[in-house]
Amino acid sequence: MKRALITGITGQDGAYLSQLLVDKGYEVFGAIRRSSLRGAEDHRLRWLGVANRVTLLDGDLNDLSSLARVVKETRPDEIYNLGAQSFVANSWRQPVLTANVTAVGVTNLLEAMRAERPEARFYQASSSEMFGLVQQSQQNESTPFHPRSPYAVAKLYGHWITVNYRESFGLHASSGILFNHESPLRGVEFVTRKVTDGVARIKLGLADELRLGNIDAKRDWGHARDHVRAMWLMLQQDQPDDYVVATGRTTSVREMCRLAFDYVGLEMSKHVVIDPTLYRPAEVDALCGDPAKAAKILGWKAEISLEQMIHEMVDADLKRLKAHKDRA
Ligand code: NDP
Ligand code: GDR
Repeated sequence: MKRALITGITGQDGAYLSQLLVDKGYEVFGAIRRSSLRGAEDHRLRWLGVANRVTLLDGDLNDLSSLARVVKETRPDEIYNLGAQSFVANSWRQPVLTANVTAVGVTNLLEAMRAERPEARFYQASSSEMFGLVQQSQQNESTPFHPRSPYAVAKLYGHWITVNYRESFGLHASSGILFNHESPLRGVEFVTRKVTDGVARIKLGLADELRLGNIDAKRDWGHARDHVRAMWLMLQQDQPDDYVVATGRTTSVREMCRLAFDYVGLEMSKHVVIDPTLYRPAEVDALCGDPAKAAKILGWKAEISLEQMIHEMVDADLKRLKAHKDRA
Protein backbone atom coordinates (compact mmCIF):
# COMPACT_ATOMS: atom_id res chain seq x y z
CA MET A 1 0.00 0.00 0.00
CA LYS A 2 1.46 3.40 -1.02
CA ARG A 3 1.57 6.17 1.57
CA ALA A 4 0.93 9.86 0.85
CA LEU A 5 1.45 12.89 3.07
CA ILE A 6 -0.56 16.02 2.25
CA THR A 7 -0.14 19.52 3.69
CA GLY A 8 -3.26 21.65 3.26
CA ILE A 9 -5.42 18.53 3.58
CA THR A 10 -8.20 20.58 5.21
CA GLY A 11 -8.46 22.88 2.17
CA GLN A 12 -10.38 22.41 -1.08
CA ASP A 13 -7.66 20.57 -3.00
CA GLY A 14 -6.57 18.57 0.04
CA ALA A 15 -10.07 17.12 0.30
CA TYR A 16 -10.37 16.17 -3.38
CA LEU A 17 -6.83 14.81 -3.52
CA SER A 18 -7.47 12.72 -0.38
CA GLN A 19 -10.55 11.25 -2.01
CA LEU A 20 -8.62 10.42 -5.18
CA LEU A 21 -5.77 8.76 -3.27
CA VAL A 22 -8.01 6.84 -0.86
CA ASP A 23 -9.95 5.51 -3.86
CA LYS A 24 -6.64 4.38 -5.36
CA GLY A 25 -5.84 2.44 -2.20
CA TYR A 26 -3.30 4.84 -0.65
CA GLU A 27 -2.84 5.28 3.06
CA VAL A 28 -3.31 9.05 3.42
CA PHE A 29 -1.84 11.29 6.11
CA GLY A 30 -2.45 15.00 6.53
CA ALA A 31 -0.28 17.53 8.34
CA ILE A 32 -2.49 20.17 9.94
CA ARG A 33 -1.80 23.30 11.97
CA ARG A 34 -3.22 23.64 15.42
CA SER A 35 -6.73 25.06 15.67
CA SER A 36 -8.77 25.96 18.73
CA LEU A 37 -11.72 24.51 16.81
CA ARG A 38 -10.60 20.89 16.80
CA GLY A 39 -13.31 18.78 15.27
CA ALA A 40 -14.34 21.36 12.69
CA GLU A 41 -11.23 21.29 10.52
CA ASP A 42 -12.22 18.14 8.61
CA HIS A 43 -15.56 19.48 7.29
CA ARG A 44 -14.49 19.24 3.64
CA LEU A 45 -13.16 15.72 4.12
CA ARG A 46 -16.49 14.81 5.73
CA TRP A 47 -18.43 16.35 2.83
CA LEU A 48 -16.58 13.98 0.48
CA GLY A 49 -17.00 11.05 2.87
CA VAL A 50 -13.29 10.46 3.46
CA ALA A 51 -12.71 11.99 6.92
CA ASN A 52 -12.41 8.63 8.64
CA ARG A 53 -10.15 7.22 5.93
CA VAL A 54 -7.28 9.67 6.50
CA THR A 55 -5.02 10.27 9.49
CA LEU A 56 -4.38 13.83 10.64
CA LEU A 57 -1.14 14.75 12.41
CA ASP A 58 0.26 18.01 13.80
CA GLY A 59 2.48 19.73 11.24
CA ASP A 60 2.75 23.44 10.56
CA LEU A 61 4.58 24.73 7.47
CA ASN A 62 6.24 27.35 9.67
CA ASP A 63 7.71 24.69 11.94
CA LEU A 64 10.43 22.56 10.37
CA SER A 65 10.72 20.26 13.38
CA SER A 66 7.03 19.33 13.21
CA LEU A 67 7.35 18.60 9.49
CA ALA A 68 10.45 16.47 9.99
CA ARG A 69 8.63 14.49 12.67
CA VAL A 70 5.57 13.92 10.49
CA VAL A 71 7.69 12.84 7.50
CA LYS A 72 9.70 10.48 9.71
CA GLU A 73 6.61 8.95 11.30
CA THR A 74 4.58 8.50 8.12
CA ARG A 75 7.41 7.47 5.73
CA PRO A 76 5.48 8.72 2.70
CA ASP A 77 6.11 7.61 -0.89
CA GLU A 78 4.54 10.84 -2.10
CA ILE A 79 4.40 14.29 -0.48
CA TYR A 80 1.93 16.89 -1.74
CA ASN A 81 2.56 20.44 -0.54
CA LEU A 82 -0.85 22.10 -0.83
CA GLY A 83 -0.69 24.19 2.35
CA ALA A 84 -0.52 27.95 1.88
CA GLN A 85 -1.99 31.33 2.73
CA SER A 86 -3.83 31.06 -0.56
CA PHE A 87 -6.09 34.13 -0.72
CA VAL A 88 -4.48 36.71 -3.02
CA ALA A 89 -6.39 39.72 -1.63
CA ASN A 90 -5.31 38.86 1.91
CA SER A 91 -1.66 38.74 0.91
CA TRP A 92 -1.43 42.57 0.84
CA ARG A 93 -2.78 42.67 4.39
CA GLN A 94 -0.55 39.84 5.65
CA PRO A 95 2.52 39.89 3.39
CA VAL A 96 4.98 38.56 5.94
CA LEU A 97 2.76 35.68 7.02
CA THR A 98 2.17 34.89 3.35
CA ALA A 99 5.92 34.80 2.72
CA ASN A 100 6.55 32.61 5.77
CA VAL A 101 3.91 29.99 4.93
CA THR A 102 3.63 30.12 1.15
CA ALA A 103 7.33 30.66 0.37
CA VAL A 104 9.62 29.57 3.23
CA GLY A 105 7.17 26.79 4.18
CA VAL A 106 8.11 25.04 0.94
CA THR A 107 11.79 24.99 1.93
CA ASN A 108 10.85 23.69 5.37
CA LEU A 109 9.01 20.78 3.83
CA LEU A 110 11.74 20.07 1.27
CA GLU A 111 14.33 20.09 4.06
CA ALA A 112 12.21 17.68 6.11
CA MET A 113 11.93 15.38 3.10
CA ARG A 114 15.64 15.63 2.26
CA ALA A 115 16.61 14.71 5.80
CA GLU A 116 14.02 12.01 6.51
CA ARG A 117 12.72 10.62 3.22
CA PRO A 118 14.81 11.71 0.20
CA GLU A 119 13.41 8.88 -1.92
CA ALA A 120 9.86 10.27 -1.70
CA ARG A 121 8.27 12.14 -4.60
CA PHE A 122 7.34 15.77 -4.00
CA TYR A 123 4.57 17.91 -5.47
CA GLN A 124 4.55 21.71 -5.13
CA ALA A 125 1.28 23.62 -5.65
CA SER A 126 2.49 26.44 -7.88
CA SER A 127 0.09 28.94 -9.38
CA SER A 128 -0.88 30.74 -12.57
CA GLU A 129 -0.73 33.91 -10.44
CA MET A 130 3.04 33.73 -11.04
CA PHE A 131 2.38 34.84 -14.66
CA GLY A 132 0.61 37.96 -13.33
CA LEU A 133 1.16 40.73 -15.81
CA VAL A 134 1.10 38.26 -18.65
CA GLN A 135 3.82 38.25 -21.30
CA GLN A 136 1.89 35.98 -23.70
CA SER A 137 -1.85 35.74 -24.31
CA GLN A 138 -1.78 32.00 -23.55
CA GLN A 139 0.66 30.92 -20.86
CA ASN A 140 2.75 27.75 -20.93
CA GLU A 141 5.78 26.35 -19.06
CA SER A 142 8.20 28.73 -20.80
CA THR A 143 6.21 31.95 -20.41
CA PRO A 144 8.16 34.47 -18.26
CA PHE A 145 6.75 35.23 -14.81
CA HIS A 146 5.70 38.66 -13.53
CA PRO A 147 3.98 38.26 -10.14
CA ARG A 148 1.50 40.97 -9.10
CA SER A 149 0.82 40.28 -5.40
CA PRO A 150 2.75 39.26 -2.28
CA TYR A 151 1.04 35.87 -2.71
CA ALA A 152 2.33 35.46 -6.26
CA VAL A 153 5.84 36.54 -5.23
CA ALA A 154 5.78 33.91 -2.46
CA LYS A 155 4.55 31.24 -4.89
CA LEU A 156 7.36 32.12 -7.28
CA TYR A 157 9.88 31.45 -4.53
CA GLY A 158 8.15 28.13 -3.77
CA HIS A 159 8.30 27.21 -7.44
CA TRP A 160 12.00 27.98 -7.87
CA ILE A 161 13.08 26.34 -4.61
CA THR A 162 11.34 23.18 -5.81
CA VAL A 163 13.19 23.36 -9.12
CA ASN A 164 16.40 24.13 -7.26
CA TYR A 165 16.12 21.13 -4.90
CA ARG A 166 15.47 18.91 -7.89
CA GLU A 167 18.57 20.24 -9.67
CA SER A 168 20.77 20.44 -6.56
CA PHE A 169 19.93 17.22 -4.77
CA GLY A 170 18.30 15.07 -7.44
CA LEU A 171 14.98 14.94 -5.60
CA HIS A 172 11.90 13.77 -7.48
CA ALA A 173 10.27 17.18 -7.07
CA SER A 174 7.64 18.48 -9.49
CA SER A 175 5.79 21.76 -9.67
CA GLY A 176 2.26 22.01 -11.01
CA ILE A 177 1.44 25.49 -12.30
CA LEU A 178 -2.28 25.23 -11.76
CA PHE A 179 -4.80 27.74 -13.05
CA ASN A 180 -7.89 28.57 -10.96
CA HIS A 181 -9.95 25.59 -9.96
CA GLU A 182 -13.14 25.64 -8.00
CA SER A 183 -15.84 23.39 -6.55
CA PRO A 184 -18.61 23.38 -3.94
CA LEU A 185 -15.75 23.10 -1.42
CA ARG A 186 -14.11 26.35 -2.51
CA GLY A 187 -13.64 28.91 0.30
CA VAL A 188 -16.44 31.48 0.21
CA GLU A 189 -13.96 34.39 -0.07
CA PHE A 190 -12.96 33.35 -3.62
CA VAL A 191 -15.04 34.89 -6.37
CA THR A 192 -16.77 31.82 -7.88
CA ARG A 193 -18.02 30.56 -4.53
CA LYS A 194 -18.85 34.09 -3.37
CA VAL A 195 -21.04 34.35 -6.48
CA THR A 196 -22.74 30.95 -6.16
CA ASP A 197 -23.34 31.46 -2.44
CA GLY A 198 -24.63 35.00 -3.12
CA VAL A 199 -26.94 33.83 -5.91
CA ALA A 200 -28.34 31.07 -3.70
CA ARG A 201 -28.95 33.58 -0.88
CA ILE A 202 -30.76 35.96 -3.20
CA LYS A 203 -32.84 33.12 -4.66
CA LEU A 204 -33.91 32.04 -1.16
CA GLY A 205 -34.73 35.59 -0.08
CA LEU A 206 -31.87 35.70 2.42
CA ALA A 207 -30.11 38.61 0.66
CA ASP A 208 -30.79 41.14 -2.02
CA GLU A 209 -27.43 42.22 -3.36
CA LEU A 210 -24.02 40.81 -4.20
CA ARG A 211 -21.04 43.14 -3.86
CA LEU A 212 -18.13 42.46 -6.21
CA GLY A 213 -14.86 44.12 -7.23
CA ASN A 214 -13.33 44.00 -10.70
CA ILE A 215 -15.74 41.92 -12.78
CA ASP A 216 -13.75 42.51 -15.98
CA ALA A 217 -10.94 40.24 -14.76
CA LYS A 218 -10.69 36.98 -16.71
CA ARG A 219 -9.69 33.58 -15.44
CA ASP A 220 -9.15 30.06 -16.77
CA TRP A 221 -11.49 28.22 -14.43
CA GLY A 222 -11.47 24.45 -14.05
CA HIS A 223 -12.84 21.99 -11.48
CA ALA A 224 -10.73 20.94 -8.48
CA ARG A 225 -11.66 17.29 -9.09
CA ASP A 226 -10.00 17.45 -12.52
CA HIS A 227 -6.97 19.43 -11.39
CA VAL A 228 -5.99 17.17 -8.45
CA ARG A 229 -5.82 14.26 -10.90
CA ALA A 230 -3.02 16.11 -12.69
CA MET A 231 -1.09 16.43 -9.40
CA TRP A 232 -1.16 12.67 -8.92
CA LEU A 233 -0.21 12.00 -12.55
CA MET A 234 2.90 14.21 -12.19
CA LEU A 235 4.20 12.04 -9.37
CA GLN A 236 3.65 8.85 -11.39
CA GLN A 237 6.18 9.95 -14.04
CA ASP A 238 9.72 8.53 -14.05
CA GLN A 239 11.12 12.06 -14.36
CA PRO A 240 10.09 15.03 -12.20
CA ASP A 241 9.08 18.11 -14.18
CA ASP A 242 6.89 21.22 -14.22
CA TYR A 243 3.47 21.36 -15.88
CA VAL A 244 0.81 23.95 -16.62
CA VAL A 245 -2.64 22.61 -15.71
CA ALA A 246 -5.53 24.57 -17.23
CA THR A 247 -8.62 24.27 -19.39
CA GLY A 248 -7.42 26.60 -22.17
CA ARG A 249 -10.62 28.67 -21.97
CA THR A 250 -10.85 32.10 -20.33
CA THR A 251 -14.01 33.77 -19.02
CA SER A 252 -14.64 37.09 -17.29
CA VAL A 253 -15.96 37.31 -13.74
CA ARG A 254 -18.97 39.08 -15.28
CA GLU A 255 -19.76 36.12 -17.58
CA MET A 256 -19.19 33.54 -14.84
CA CYS A 257 -21.54 35.53 -12.62
CA ARG A 258 -24.15 35.71 -15.38
CA LEU A 259 -24.05 31.91 -15.70
CA ALA A 260 -24.94 31.58 -12.00
CA PHE A 261 -27.77 34.15 -12.08
CA ASP A 262 -29.21 32.72 -15.31
CA TYR A 263 -29.22 29.23 -13.83
CA VAL A 264 -31.72 30.23 -11.13
CA GLY A 265 -33.70 32.59 -13.39
CA LEU A 266 -32.55 35.86 -11.81
CA GLU A 267 -31.31 39.01 -13.50
CA MET A 268 -27.73 39.80 -12.56
CA SER A 269 -28.02 43.56 -13.20
CA LYS A 270 -30.69 43.88 -10.50
CA HIS A 271 -28.47 42.47 -7.76
CA VAL A 272 -24.75 43.00 -8.45
CA VAL A 273 -23.23 46.10 -6.87
CA ILE A 274 -19.68 47.11 -7.78
CA ASP A 275 -17.72 47.91 -4.64
CA PRO A 276 -14.41 49.71 -5.36
CA THR A 277 -13.06 48.72 -1.92
CA LEU A 278 -12.83 45.18 -3.34
CA TYR A 279 -10.42 46.23 -6.09
CA ARG A 280 -6.85 44.99 -5.61
CA PRO A 281 -3.76 47.23 -5.44
CA ALA A 282 -2.46 45.43 -8.55
CA GLU A 283 -4.69 43.18 -10.64
CA VAL A 284 -4.06 40.15 -12.81
CA ASP A 285 -6.28 41.11 -15.73
CA ALA A 286 -6.49 37.92 -17.75
CA LEU A 287 -5.16 34.38 -17.53
CA CYS A 288 -5.48 31.57 -20.05
CA GLY A 289 -3.35 28.44 -19.78
CA ASP A 290 -1.98 26.18 -22.47
CA PRO A 291 -2.24 22.61 -21.14
CA ALA A 292 -0.57 20.98 -24.19
CA LYS A 293 2.37 19.55 -22.24
CA ALA A 294 0.13 18.03 -19.55
CA ALA A 295 -2.04 16.55 -22.31
CA LYS A 296 0.92 15.07 -24.18
CA ILE A 297 2.99 13.71 -21.31
CA LEU A 298 0.44 13.07 -18.56
CA GLY A 299 -2.50 12.26 -20.82
CA TRP A 300 -4.47 14.79 -18.74
CA LYS A 301 -7.37 16.91 -19.83
CA ALA A 302 -10.10 18.86 -18.03
CA GLU A 303 -13.40 17.00 -18.18
CA ILE A 304 -15.83 19.28 -16.32
CA SER A 305 -17.00 22.48 -18.05
CA LEU A 306 -17.37 25.87 -16.36
CA GLU A 307 -21.15 25.68 -16.87
CA GLN A 308 -21.40 22.24 -15.23
CA MET A 309 -19.26 23.39 -12.34
CA ILE A 310 -21.16 26.63 -11.66
CA HIS A 311 -24.45 24.73 -11.73
CA GLU A 312 -23.07 22.15 -9.30
CA MET A 313 -21.87 24.93 -6.99
CA VAL A 314 -25.18 26.82 -7.07
CA ASP A 315 -27.08 23.59 -6.35
CA ALA A 316 -24.78 22.78 -3.43
CA ASP A 317 -25.17 26.30 -1.98
CA LEU A 318 -28.95 26.18 -2.33
CA LYS A 319 -29.00 22.84 -0.53
CA ARG A 320 -26.67 24.02 2.22
CA LEU A 321 -28.58 27.24 2.84
CA LYS A 322 -31.99 25.53 2.76
CA ALA A 323 -30.83 22.99 5.34
CA HIS A 324 -29.55 25.85 7.48
CA LYS A 325 -32.84 27.76 7.09
CA ASP A 326 -34.88 24.69 8.01
CA ARG A 327 -32.79 24.12 11.15
CA ALA A 328 -33.23 27.76 12.29
P1 NDP B 1 -7.22 26.44 0.54
O1 NDP B 1 -7.09 27.86 0.95
O2 NDP B 1 -8.58 25.83 0.42
O3 NDP B 1 -6.38 25.52 1.55
C1 NDP B 1 -5.16 25.96 2.08
C2 NDP B 1 -4.69 24.94 3.08
O4 NDP B 1 -3.43 25.36 3.63
C3 NDP B 1 -5.63 24.72 4.27
O5 NDP B 1 -5.68 23.34 4.56
C4 NDP B 1 -4.92 25.46 5.39
O6 NDP B 1 -5.21 24.97 6.67
C5 NDP B 1 -3.47 25.15 5.03
N1 NDP B 1 -2.52 25.99 5.74
C6 NDP B 1 -2.51 27.33 5.85
N2 NDP B 1 -1.49 27.74 6.62
C7 NDP B 1 -0.83 26.63 7.00
C8 NDP B 1 0.30 26.39 7.83
N3 NDP B 1 0.97 27.39 8.41
N4 NDP B 1 0.71 25.12 8.00
C9 NDP B 1 0.04 24.09 7.43
N5 NDP B 1 -1.04 24.24 6.64
C10 NDP B 1 -1.48 25.51 6.45
O7 NDP B 1 -6.44 26.29 -0.85
P2 NDP B 1 -6.73 25.34 -2.11
O8 NDP B 1 -7.07 24.00 -1.65
O9 NDP B 1 -7.62 26.07 -3.05
O10 NDP B 1 -5.30 25.33 -2.82
C11 NDP B 1 -4.31 24.36 -2.48
C12 NDP B 1 -2.93 24.89 -2.88
O11 NDP B 1 -2.89 25.15 -4.26
C13 NDP B 1 -2.54 26.21 -2.20
O12 NDP B 1 -1.13 26.17 -2.00
C14 NDP B 1 -2.89 27.26 -3.24
O13 NDP B 1 -2.09 28.41 -3.05
C15 NDP B 1 -2.53 26.51 -4.50
N6 NDP B 1 -3.26 26.88 -5.70
C16 NDP B 1 -4.63 26.88 -5.70
C17 NDP B 1 -5.33 27.15 -6.84
C18 NDP B 1 -6.82 27.18 -6.86
O14 NDP B 1 -7.38 27.71 -7.81
N7 NDP B 1 -7.51 26.60 -5.88
C19 NDP B 1 -4.61 27.42 -8.12
C20 NDP B 1 -3.17 27.36 -8.01
C21 NDP B 1 -2.53 27.10 -6.84
P3 NDP B 1 -6.46 25.54 7.58
O15 NDP B 1 -7.63 24.69 7.22
O16 NDP B 1 -5.96 25.36 8.96
O17 NDP B 1 -6.66 26.98 7.17
P1 GDR C 1 -7.48 34.52 -7.64
O1 GDR C 1 -8.96 34.12 -7.21
O2 GDR C 1 -7.07 35.83 -7.10
O3 GDR C 1 -7.43 34.35 -9.13
O4 GDR C 1 -6.61 33.41 -6.89
P2 GDR C 1 -10.21 34.98 -6.70
O5 GDR C 1 -11.39 34.10 -6.91
O6 GDR C 1 -10.00 35.55 -5.34
O7 GDR C 1 -10.25 36.23 -7.73
C1 GDR C 1 -10.44 36.03 -9.12
C2 GDR C 1 -10.69 37.38 -9.80
O8 GDR C 1 -11.98 37.87 -9.43
C3 GDR C 1 -11.87 39.25 -9.12
N1 GDR C 1 -12.95 39.65 -8.22
C4 GDR C 1 -13.13 39.21 -6.97
N2 GDR C 1 -12.44 38.31 -6.24
C5 GDR C 1 -12.86 38.05 -4.98
N3 GDR C 1 -12.22 37.13 -4.24
N4 GDR C 1 -13.95 38.67 -4.43
C6 GDR C 1 -14.67 39.60 -5.13
O9 GDR C 1 -15.64 40.15 -4.63
C7 GDR C 1 -14.25 39.88 -6.46
N5 GDR C 1 -14.72 40.68 -7.43
C8 GDR C 1 -13.93 40.54 -8.49
C9 GDR C 1 -10.48 39.40 -8.51
O10 GDR C 1 -10.06 40.76 -8.52
C10 GDR C 1 -9.68 38.47 -9.42
O11 GDR C 1 -9.29 39.15 -10.58
C11 GDR C 1 -7.02 32.04 -6.85
C12 GDR C 1 -6.49 31.45 -5.54
O12 GDR C 1 -7.02 30.15 -5.38
C13 GDR C 1 -4.98 31.36 -5.55
O13 GDR C 1 -4.53 30.64 -4.39
C14 GDR C 1 -4.54 30.63 -6.81
O14 GDR C 1 -3.14 30.55 -6.87
C15 GDR C 1 -5.09 31.32 -8.05
O15 GDR C 1 -6.50 31.34 -7.96
C16 GDR C 1 -4.71 30.59 -9.33
